[in-house]
Amino acid sequence: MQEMSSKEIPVVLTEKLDEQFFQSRTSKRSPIIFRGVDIGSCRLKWNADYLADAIGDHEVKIHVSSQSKLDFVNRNFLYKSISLKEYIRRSSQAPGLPLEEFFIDPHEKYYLRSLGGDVRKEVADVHKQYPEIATDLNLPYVFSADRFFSSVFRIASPGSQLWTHYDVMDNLLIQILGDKEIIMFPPSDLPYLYLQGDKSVILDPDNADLSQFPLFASATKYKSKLLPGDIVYIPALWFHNVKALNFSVAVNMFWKNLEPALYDNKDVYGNKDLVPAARAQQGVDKALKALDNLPAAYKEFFTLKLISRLQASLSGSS
Ligand SMILES: O=C(O)CCC(=O)C(=O)O
Repeated sequence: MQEMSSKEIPVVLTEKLDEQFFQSRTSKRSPIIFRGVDIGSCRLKWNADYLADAIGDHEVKIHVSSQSKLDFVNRNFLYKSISLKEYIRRSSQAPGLPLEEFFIDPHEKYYLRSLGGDVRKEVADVHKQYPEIATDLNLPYVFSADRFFSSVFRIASPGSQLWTHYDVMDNLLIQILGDKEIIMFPPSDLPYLYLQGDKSVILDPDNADLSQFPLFASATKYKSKLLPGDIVYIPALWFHNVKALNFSVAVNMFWKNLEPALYDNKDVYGNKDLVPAARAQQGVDKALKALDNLPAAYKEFFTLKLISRLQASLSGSS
């Protein structure tokens, strides 16, 4: 059987991460880990007790699952509202011990992705929403201020793993407390990842069932361990999957690396396809619907014709 190709994400040691340095290291738009950057006092201050005291009164909406691998496609989790104090208390508990208070299972897993004030209309912005701790964290602004999109808290219980997905904006993921495993795949691996929307149905990229997902063997996996203080650049369209190895606190920052008009202005997550791409998808849906009116053999023939048209456009020959 074909051995899957595996690489490490390159690490660059630097104390200062400004736009110029960032541009000099990312011209190929591939992932990179910046290690040693001065991200502020959060590196020393942030732990479960400090965060619970400082921002514990905020109410948050969390993912709760009896399984460690969260599955967005089959929804193996519930959304629950809880105070940050209680969330931090539960998710920072040592792994293996049953929780005294729980929603569904004494060994349930937790994942928080912070949201905007009005969750449907506003993007998450850590500095705005959590002013109590804003001065602890220096976000590395490696882009011009008008391109900033959002900054998002990611707080996870040990072992919880977030589905493989892509986003449409460039992203710096800043690991602040705890260790995390990150697996990434380049955009060109899209045909091997069995996508539904922006998410892969393969929940465990380390142990995928190749009899069910044979094309996955052709993917190239980039895998690394993030340590506290690490900042990983996740370029738009690069697939990523993360697993918290212990109680994990991170903040990530999205920005519009392309012309702002190309992004869907109703997108509050940074993951809706770009406006021209969404339009193209609608065109394909319409084309397929039109072919439904034909007898099966004709439908198949004209679908193949469409595929070869698309294939030719991909290889630049149309
Ligand atoms: O680190 C995490 O918890 C998730 C990161 C992620 O999915 C992102 O930054 O887009």
